[in-house]
Amino acid sequence: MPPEQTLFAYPLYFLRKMSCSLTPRCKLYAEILLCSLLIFLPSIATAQTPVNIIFDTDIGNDVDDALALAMLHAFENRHEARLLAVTITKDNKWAAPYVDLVNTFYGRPEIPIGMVKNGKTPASDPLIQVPSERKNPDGSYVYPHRITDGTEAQDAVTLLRKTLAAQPDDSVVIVQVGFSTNLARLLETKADHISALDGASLIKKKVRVLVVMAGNFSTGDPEFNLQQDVPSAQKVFSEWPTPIVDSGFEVGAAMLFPASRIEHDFAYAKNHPIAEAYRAYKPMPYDRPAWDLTAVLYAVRPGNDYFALSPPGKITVLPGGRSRFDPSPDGRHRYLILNEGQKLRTLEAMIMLASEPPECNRCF
Ligand SMILES: [Ca+2]
Repeated sequence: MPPEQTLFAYPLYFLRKMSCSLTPRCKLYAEILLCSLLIFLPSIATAQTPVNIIFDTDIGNDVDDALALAMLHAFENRHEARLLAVTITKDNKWAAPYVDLVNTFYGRPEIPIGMVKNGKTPASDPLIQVPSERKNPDGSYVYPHRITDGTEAQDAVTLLRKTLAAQPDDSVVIVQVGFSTNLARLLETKADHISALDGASLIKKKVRVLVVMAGNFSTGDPEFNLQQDVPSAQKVFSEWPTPIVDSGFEVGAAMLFPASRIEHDFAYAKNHPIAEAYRAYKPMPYDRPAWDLTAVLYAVRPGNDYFALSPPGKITVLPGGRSRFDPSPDGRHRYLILNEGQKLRTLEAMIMLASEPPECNRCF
């Protein structure tokens, strides 16, 4: 039974019973109250149910992951999402400290962080290293964080299993904005002390949808996230047991995050870990495509007409990191389509969310 049905069952039953024994005028008022409940309570119930998100990221290869993580904190401020865990596919020591300091900046240092073992793209990048290392004259970190090296973080696949096992069935949305290393390994896991289910069965039971930023559905050209770990991407797209919605390269490439908004909209904090990462990634000013932000926006607000959807079908990952989509009525895969008329509103929503200040006054 849907939760709202349980929520309304008793008041509705009571009102119906009560209205039978009332005068006609009171009965009219009771019916009006009943109608109001039926109209308004479902929207209240929906608004109070945040989307359970696991964010799987290659943070440190490009700056859009950082902006996407900031968006998730804004969604959590608004009670639209709950960030259950962040798992990392970039095998570099600064990736986990940077996620930790961003979560701490937004007032949520407790969010668990999982790190890939023997993963891809080990090279460091100033976007994650500079904010992680920067200290005040007294030796304290400018951006406080507890994880100072990725090796201190727990194993990503174990964290994925623990997180899924603890959630209600069919309630989790995984957002994968890097490579498929962690999720392919999750698919391969066996039953263990965390869950009696193997990886595929656990995913099928807990994950409502996987939202991915990968591939190219405009040209089919090789795409970075697929290229880095082709076998894992092939495994995920061929074996994932629940629906996949994919934001291709062309969607984010059509919307550029303006450097001017980095300078202006994040100025509420003298030291801001997102703006600092953006400045450290490339010489300013530059406008970077909003790739990973699109996946987060769709994952939390799928029904807001920010994007259109392809027909159902099957996404196949080809050698070299190319991708192909074959429509089929019973397919579990779709990709996002951005219409010209949606661009301005969709980009503005992502900018506003990414730059939304932390909700607490203890954060900075
Ligand atoms: Ca990414």
